[in-house]
Amino acid sequence: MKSTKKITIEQTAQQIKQCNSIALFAHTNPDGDTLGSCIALSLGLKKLGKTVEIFCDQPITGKLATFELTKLVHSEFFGKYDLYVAVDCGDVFRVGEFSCLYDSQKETLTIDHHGGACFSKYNCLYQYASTCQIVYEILKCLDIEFDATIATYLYMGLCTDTGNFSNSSTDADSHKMASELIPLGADFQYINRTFFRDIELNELKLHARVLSRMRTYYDGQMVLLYVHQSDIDEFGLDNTVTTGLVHYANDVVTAKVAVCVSQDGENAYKVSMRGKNFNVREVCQYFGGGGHLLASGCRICGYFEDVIEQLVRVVGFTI
Ligand SMILES: [Mn+2]
Repeated sequence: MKSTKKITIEQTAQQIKQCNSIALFAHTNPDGDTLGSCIALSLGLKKLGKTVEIFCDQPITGKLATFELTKLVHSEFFGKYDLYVAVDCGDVFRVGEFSCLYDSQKETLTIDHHGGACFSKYNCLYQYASTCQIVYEILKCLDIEFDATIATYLYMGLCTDTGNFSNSSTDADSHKMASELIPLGADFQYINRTFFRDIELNELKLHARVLSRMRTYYDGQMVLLYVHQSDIDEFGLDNTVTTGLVHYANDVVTAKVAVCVSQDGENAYKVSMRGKNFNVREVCQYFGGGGHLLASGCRICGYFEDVIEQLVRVVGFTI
C-alpha cells in the first residue's frame, strides 16, 4: 500500500520548489480547467527556471486548440522528472492512458478540486470552484510575477468550470479571483466569446431543428428535446454536440423537468435530465442511471416513441 498524504497549498509550493523537473498531467477529455491550470503552472514554474512538460493522453482539438499555448501539450510521454503532477484529476483513472505510468512513479502530487480521495504521494485538495484557483494560490506562494498570459490561462479554467460564473460552485472567491486577473490582462472577452458564444453554423442549425420540435407535457412542466443520429449525420457533426442542449428545455419558465433524448446506437437513447425543485435522479435511477438531484442521466433501450412514452410515464409518478 502506497503512503498518501494531504498537504496544504503552502506545503505544495514548498514541494514544487524543491524539484527541478516537473511533469504535469492534464486529464483525459481535457477541458478549460485542466489545460488552463497546466499551462499557467508551467509558465509560472518556468519563470523559476524549472523544466516543465505537460502531457495529455489525447491531442487538443476544438475550441481549446485555438489557444496558442495548448501546443505545449504532448500526447506522447517522454523524459524523467523529479515530480509527477495530476492536475484537475479526481482519481487516478482521469490521467487516462498515462494512469499506469503515473501510478508507478514515487514522487506524485495531485492538485484537484473534485473532493475525491488521495491517490498520489502528496495531495493538494481544496473544494474550490476550479483547479485554477488552487494553482493561482500556489503561484502566489511561489512569488511568481504574473503576466497577461498566465492570467488568461487561469481565467480560462475559472470561467469554464464555473459555467461563466453561473453554476452553483461559483462563489465570492471565484469573482474575487476574476477581479484580480482582469487588471493583470486576462483576455476575458476572448474567453467568453470562445467558450460561451461561438458556434459552428451547422451546430446552430441543428439546435434550430431540435428546438422547433420541442415537446411539452403536464402543462409545460416537462419539456423534452430529442436528437436522432440522422440529424447529427446530416449536419456533419459528431455526438458531442448534444451536450448542453438540455439547458434550452430547462430555461423554459414553466419547466420543472427538462429532458434531452439523444440517439446512442440503434434503438438506444442517452437521456440527460435537469430539474427545478424536482428530483431527476430518482427518475434516472428507475432506468438504471443516476447523478445529482437536479442533474442526472441514464440510457434507455427501445424504439424511440416507446422510450419517450416510458419517460413521460415515470416523470408523471411524481410531477
Ligand atoms: Mn476542474
